[in-house]
Amino acid sequence: MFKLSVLTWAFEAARPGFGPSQTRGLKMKTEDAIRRIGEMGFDGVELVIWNIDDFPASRIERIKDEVGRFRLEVANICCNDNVYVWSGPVYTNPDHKVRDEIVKRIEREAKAASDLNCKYLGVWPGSETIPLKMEYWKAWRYFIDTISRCVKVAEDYGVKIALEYKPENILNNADSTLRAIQEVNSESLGALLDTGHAIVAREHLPTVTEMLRKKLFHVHIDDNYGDWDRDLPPGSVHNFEPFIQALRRIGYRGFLSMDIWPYEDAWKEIGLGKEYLERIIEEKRRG
Ligand SMILES: [Mn+2]
Repeated sequence: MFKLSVLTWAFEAARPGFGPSQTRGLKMKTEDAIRRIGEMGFDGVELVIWNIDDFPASRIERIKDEVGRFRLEVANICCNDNVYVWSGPVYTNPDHKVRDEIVKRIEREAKAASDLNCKYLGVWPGSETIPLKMEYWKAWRYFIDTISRCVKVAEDYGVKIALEYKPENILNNADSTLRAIQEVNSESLGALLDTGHAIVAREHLPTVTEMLRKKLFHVHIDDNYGDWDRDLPPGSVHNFEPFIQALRRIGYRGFLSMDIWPYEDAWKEIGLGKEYLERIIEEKRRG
């Protein structure tokens, strides 16, 4: 019923500074991360795009071959170039050229998704950090306007957008995310629930699952101690069984995509998360 996937950055380990991952050679290319994830027997892979300029059509073709070789689905494309290409607000930037540019980038990412038979683009407004650079409602109007345009360009490729919230951003919880979804009012816009973000926001996972209901397009599953978004394998701290039951109640059929960031041994941490999830969803995985 639930499909399991992992974000490619679990292997790419691109966050510098912490732990020995850099020296142990765990930093790897997206294509290699996909191969590892395939070898571990997942149903899908979530492709992280730090910068769409690094993913020309020829590379997307190669990724498609790699994904096909392991019979993986591309669960979602995590569009992070709004955070890493710019150094400030993007969706709410008062300069329309910046807002136009992100819409163009989302369009290219939607094309990549469509080429990879992937239904969703995950958008985390990680560059729209609180305190915002302008009065809240002004920023909110810009945000709704830019996201509406992103939804339209993605729709042309048959791709839907899933908004991911996090306490320090303009979308800081399930409520503000639902408010954005209602204002844009499109079948092609929904939510991406990252369990780690919800835990840090002091939310109750089964309740936010019920709140989002049919608007829950995609799930990032990861754990922490409630103080910050440590991206630990699920089950490291909390019991996720009530969350799984809530997903069943709302009829969620999508992926549980592990958004984890191993500091040491990627294989071990991804393996621990996979084992835990398989146990609590009580299903035989494909061999
Ligand atoms: Mn996430």
